[in-house]
Amino acid sequence: MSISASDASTTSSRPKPYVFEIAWEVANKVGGIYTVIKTKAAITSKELGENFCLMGPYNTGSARTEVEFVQPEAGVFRRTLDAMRAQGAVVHYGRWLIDGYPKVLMFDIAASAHRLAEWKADLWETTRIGTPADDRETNDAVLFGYLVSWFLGEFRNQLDESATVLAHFHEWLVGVALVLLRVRQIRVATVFTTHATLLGRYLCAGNVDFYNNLSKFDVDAEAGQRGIYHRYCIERAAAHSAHVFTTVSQITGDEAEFLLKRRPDIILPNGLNVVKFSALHEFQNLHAQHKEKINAFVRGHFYGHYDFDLDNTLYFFIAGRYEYSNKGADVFIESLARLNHRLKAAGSKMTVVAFLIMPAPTNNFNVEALRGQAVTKQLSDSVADIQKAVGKRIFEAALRGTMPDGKLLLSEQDIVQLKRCMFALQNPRLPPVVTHNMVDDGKDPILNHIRRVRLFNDDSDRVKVIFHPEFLSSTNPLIPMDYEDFVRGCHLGVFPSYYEPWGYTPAECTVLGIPSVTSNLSGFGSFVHEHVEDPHSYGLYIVDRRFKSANESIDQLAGIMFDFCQFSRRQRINLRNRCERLSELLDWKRLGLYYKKARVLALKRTYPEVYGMTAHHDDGTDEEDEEVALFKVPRASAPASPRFPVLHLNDEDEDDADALNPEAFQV
Ligand code: U2F
Ligand code: UDP
Ligand code: G6P
Repeated sequence: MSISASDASTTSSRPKPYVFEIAWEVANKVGGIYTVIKTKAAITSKELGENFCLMGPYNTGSARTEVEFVQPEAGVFRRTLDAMRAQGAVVHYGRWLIDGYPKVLMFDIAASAHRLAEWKADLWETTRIGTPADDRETNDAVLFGYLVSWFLGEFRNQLDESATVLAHFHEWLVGVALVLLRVRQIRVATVFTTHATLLGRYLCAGNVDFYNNLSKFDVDAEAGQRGIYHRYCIERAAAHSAHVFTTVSQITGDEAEFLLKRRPDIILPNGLNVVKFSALHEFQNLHAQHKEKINAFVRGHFYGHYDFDLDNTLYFFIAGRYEYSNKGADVFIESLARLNHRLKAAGSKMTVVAFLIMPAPTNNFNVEALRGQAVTKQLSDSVADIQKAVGKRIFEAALRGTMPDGKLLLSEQDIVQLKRCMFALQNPRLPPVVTHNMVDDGKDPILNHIRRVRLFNDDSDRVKVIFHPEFLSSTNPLIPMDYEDFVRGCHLGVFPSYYEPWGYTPAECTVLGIPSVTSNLSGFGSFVHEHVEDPHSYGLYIVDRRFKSANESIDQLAGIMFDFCQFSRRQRINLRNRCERLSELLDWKRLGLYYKKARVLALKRTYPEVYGMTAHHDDGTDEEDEEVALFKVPRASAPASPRFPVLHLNDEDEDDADALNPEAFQV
């Protein structure tokens, strides 16, 4: 599609809109929305320049390290802030220290807490949304909403009539401002994106047959029974008030249609900021380097039971917020038990170490886990000392022209030291399945499930499990690695979610060139299914949790993992190469165009006098009808061939003849 010359001039004569993007997770990491905002900032800043600004609540902890606070230069931002500050509002302005270096406004909620009662009363008067006294999160949402709508109203007033302003809101927590803008008839174009619906999340976590009953839920009653009616009202009001309503995936779009009673105008799939290495083998080297760090941890953790070969060991993992059934931790553990059985029955030489990384309340690391690392370190230090002493002896002997006597190389003292270390390495207890002291050990769903299937890290088990109930960081004394490095060092990410509007974790694996499992109930899984022919050939496995029983899904996952264990190292390397090739599909450079489309539609609906004259294309369609050029990626079964001209995902194809055998990859 091309824009005709005359219309193109219409487009360029339009003023560039001021665009605000508002989310609770701006410079404040909670979950996946932070990833959306942070990774997208670079392309949006590039597109909108100084007219783009992010807004979030002022959170002293993270803001201090992530944001560079400054005073705005003279102009509309300065005038607006001066007007608000004169009336007591505390708003910080600065630049978020991330790619794109975007402007940020951070609203201090606590500083306006004295106005809570007044604003809650006003919200009731103007919208009939009542909010209870004791819901802290909702109170914060109200304070933030009034501050943001105050800012946007003032900002609009400071501009002349011809200027256009758009505000893009993410999630119900920032929805109050959107509703207020419409109630007060402030001329700001609005977009609302839900990344999950409140009711969907609650219903799924409660073991409801969600997808088969979507159309049947009595939404008000369900929200009321769960004590979230007021939150639900804010979410629903924001969805209906927005000029353009969007969700992150088709599956959440269907959910929104039934639970929020509005069909999204556009779907905005989540992307990533893809950093390409100039040489393909670079990310493979990183895998080997980071795997070595995981190896070091595993040697310590399994001390006294370290009877497996790390060259024949695979690292699988699940990670994310601790939503036991929504994130599919239940299905993962059950499948691991079946995998353990199958590997044993097949007499496999492979060992699988499965990590579960989901934060839960703990009283720090447990002694047993720390002890393993300590005694292994002691051995490694002693060996280093002995190595040095032996080297010195060899050197001395050689200098005198004699061959060193093999028997005398290890002194008696060395032998004693070595034996002491080896005795300390004896461990009559099995390696711990959890690295921390859990606050609620007896009731913890993951631990109880591990107990039920008896995956206790026995020597005979081919599948070992390690539950690490804390997110990873390089300052961690057990696994001193950032999450991204940990992912690189693993072999397979397993995310068989039941409720997952998008699911960044498998997408991140893909971009890092690590194969992963997702489900057809996750937004990402459905996206891949739609855009990639035979995702399995790229190391992206999709478990069917939509049309199969739980038992069948578990079997399918166990099968995928079992087949993965049959791959040779060469095949795994090849699979990682293929996987990494898909990253282009997930790049914001491509997916950011959907955001642009949503903005154009909202601007057109708000400012028809400016955007009504939308540049139209030769075929008569409008700008927002422009399709994002997404192609269907053919199956990875052959080297780039003229049959698949669209396969220019990568300019080099490193598949080797052996690993190209399609049969080798059939799972
Ligand atoms: C989605 O993940 P999120 O990072 O948005 O998930 P959260 O921020 O943890 O929760 C979403 C909202 O649901 C509320 C919570 C948030 O406002 O207050 N909530 C709740 O009220 N009670 C609960 O028990 C749990 C949550 C999504 F899930 C991912 O699939 C996407 O990848 C991500 C990015 O689009 O958005
Ligand atoms: N994550 C992390 N540290 C960890 C495990 C996960 O930072 O130890 C991040 C991960 O990179 C991802 C986010 O947590 O960006 C989880 O996002 P996802 O979309 O999978 O789930 P959500 O939390 O949004 O439901
Ligand atoms: C990368 C490295 C190789 C290494 C391999 C291990 O590809 O470049 O040198 O042998 O990783 O792969 P594996 O799947 O066995 O961890």
